[in-house]
Formats: sequence, structure tokens, C-alpha cells
Amino acid sequence: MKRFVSTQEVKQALKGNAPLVALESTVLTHGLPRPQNLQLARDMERAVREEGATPATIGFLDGVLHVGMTSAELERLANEKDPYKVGPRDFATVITKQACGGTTVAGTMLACKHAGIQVFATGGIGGVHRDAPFDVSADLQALASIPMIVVCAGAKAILDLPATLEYLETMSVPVVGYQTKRFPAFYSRESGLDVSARADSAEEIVALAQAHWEAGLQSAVLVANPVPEAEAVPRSEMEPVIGKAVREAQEKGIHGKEVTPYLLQRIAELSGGKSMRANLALLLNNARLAAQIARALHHNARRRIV
Ligand code: PSU
Ligand code: MN
Repeated sequence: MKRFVSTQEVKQALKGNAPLVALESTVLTHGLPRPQNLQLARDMERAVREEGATPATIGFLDGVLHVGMTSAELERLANEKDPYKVGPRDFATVITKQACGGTTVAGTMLACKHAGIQVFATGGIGGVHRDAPFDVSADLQALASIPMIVVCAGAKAILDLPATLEYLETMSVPVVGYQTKRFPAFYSRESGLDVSARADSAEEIVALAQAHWEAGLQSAVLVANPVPEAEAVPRSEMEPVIGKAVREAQEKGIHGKEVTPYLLQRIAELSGGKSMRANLALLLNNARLAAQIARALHHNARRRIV
């Protein structure tokens, strides 16, 4: 059975080994409200193209995994009524139910493994949740086992960041700060925590990733790209808002995969839209950097073959 379908554009890029950037779709289906979600999806694709790479937004329509979507398909997914949030364990569910859904970071990475895409841009990865007895995102497991470059703006600030970084260390995932030694905190540029390596250009990131895989590792390389200064919200301003949203989620008994969407929405409300502006800005910023990385990877691969 064919595992996925692609647009003409993505098929060509895959065939010709042209620079490709995967984009996730849980951010469309569960992360952002309408109509900002569709606008953002289109803006991210445009940002990738402007940097000379081909975007491949990944998601499920009628139980079929799409690696790259047409404009109409993107619009459909963004407006779907009850889409699934699709992590790796949900692939079988959406396939057998012929359902629609947005793929999470982990789900998107699994699709990239099938398609052979090595670079992926997202907003924030999932991680270890705060104060929860045991809620660890499948994103971390995917980062531990799928060799590709993932660009993010840190882990979502709603998480336990020190615990998330510890897990990434345990699983041998390099965390590379882009032009910084500090791990960014999604809405804010600073978490007070350090990354494991710093790189100042796309070429440096690619060299580091290749050395990592040549050393015999199968894990991903996580690039942490801080939110642009103009849209960043100071940590001191975000912390009380995040704390309140987390307490509310606990009081309401929200759990499992509902936690992240609930918190993101509540934080947007409580921050008066500031968090949303930061979220949109960092997503675009990550799409651009990922496209530069995809191009650098492409140049490197060609040099090696010649
Ligand atoms: N970050 C955001 N918005 C999102 C997500 C992350 O700003 O919607 C999504 C990503 O797709 C990520 C997922 O993979 O949330 C993690 O969910 P969980 O914690 O349930 O694994
Ligand atoms: Mn979870």
C-alpha cells in the first residue's frame, strides 16, 4: 500500500532531491483559531518558497496521509469540523476511520521518515508537562529516534522546560541554539537554560547534523530559534499567565491530548493577543530558517556526490 500522497510540486522536489521543508498541521487544526490558522499556513508556505525551498504541509484527509497539500486541501483541513490531533499512535485510527486530522510534531516526523524529508519547521515542540503525574509528549520519543533537523522556538512555555531538556539529553538529541547559547522559551527569547551547542548559520547547523549522524546516532537535531525581538513577550509577563492557565486546566480535569490546545487558547485570551502575535511571528521565522537549512543541506549533498 502506498503510504502517502503528494502534490505535483512536492513529488518533483522529492524526485530531484530539491530542498524541501515539512510543516506540521496540528498548529492549524488545534493550535490557532480560525481564520488565522489558514492565513498562517499560507504565509509559512510562502516564507519557505521565498527562501528557495519547497514547502510540504503534512496532514490527513479522509484517512490518507498528505505530504504537501494543494491550496484547496489546506483550506479544507483548516476548516474541518472535528479534526483529529494525530500523533504516531493515531495513524492507524485516522487511516481506518478515514478521518481528517492535523499531524503533531511527532506525527509529522513519522511522515517525513516515510517521504524522506530531512528538514521540518514547527512552532514549539511538546515535552514534559508541569505538575502532571506523567504527561510526556510523543514528540520527544520521535526526536529520539528519527534522524532529521527540526526547527522550533523552544518547547512550549507551558511545559516543564528543565525536565524536557533533561529528557532530550538522555535521548542524545543535540539542542542547537541559533545565534544563541540560551534555550528560548517560545513566547520569550530566554528560559534561563542553556542549549548543548550554538550555531550561527544554516551551514553550521548542517555540518553539525551531518557530524552527528556520521557519529552513528539516529536521533534528530533540534534547532532552537528564538522568537523575533519585536514580538517577544518577556518571561516575567508570560509566567503568571501560564501558571493561571495550567491551574485552570487542572481544576477542570482536562487531560491527555486536550491539555495543549486548551492551554494555548487560554493563554492567548489571558495575554490579550500578545501570545498569538508572538506565536505567528516565530512560526514564520522558523519556516525561513528551515528553508535556509534545507538549501544548505542540498548544497552539501551535491558537493559530496561530485
Ligand atoms: N506548539 C504550538 N501549537 C501547537 C503545538 C505546539 O504552539 O499546536 C502542537 C504541536 O503539533 C505539538 C503538539 O507536536 O502540540 C504537542 O502535543 P502533546 O503535548 O499533546 O504531545
Ligand atoms: Mn501530552
